[in-house]
Amino acid sequence: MGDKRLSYPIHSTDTEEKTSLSYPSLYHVVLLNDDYTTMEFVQKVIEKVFHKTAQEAMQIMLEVHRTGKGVAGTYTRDIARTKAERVMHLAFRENFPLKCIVEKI
Ligand code: TYC
Repeated sequence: MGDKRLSYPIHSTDTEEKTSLSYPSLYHVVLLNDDYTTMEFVQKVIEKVFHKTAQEAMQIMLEVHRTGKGVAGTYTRDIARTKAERVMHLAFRENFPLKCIVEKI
């Protein structure tokens, strides 16, 4: 991959400016393991919030269960934060302590 910073001139009537653009940074939404949230609930939440198939969601859930954490999806900052909030809101409603964090990559 080349330099992700793009630079190009913008022509206006009497001056020429340079504008620099970058792609937005990406963030992992990371699920954390706990001893109380059910596997079924975690799988369903991953399907619903991250648009994963049942099989993909099961793999992610099992990765979290075995290793303590796992990436459910990767997004720009605000989308990642919103999804993490949505996961924890759904869990809180069901009295599960499921936690989800956002990590810049
Ligand atoms: N460890 C939980 C159990 O055995 C299942 C679980 C998986 C919980 C993933 C949280 O993010 C999680 N019921």
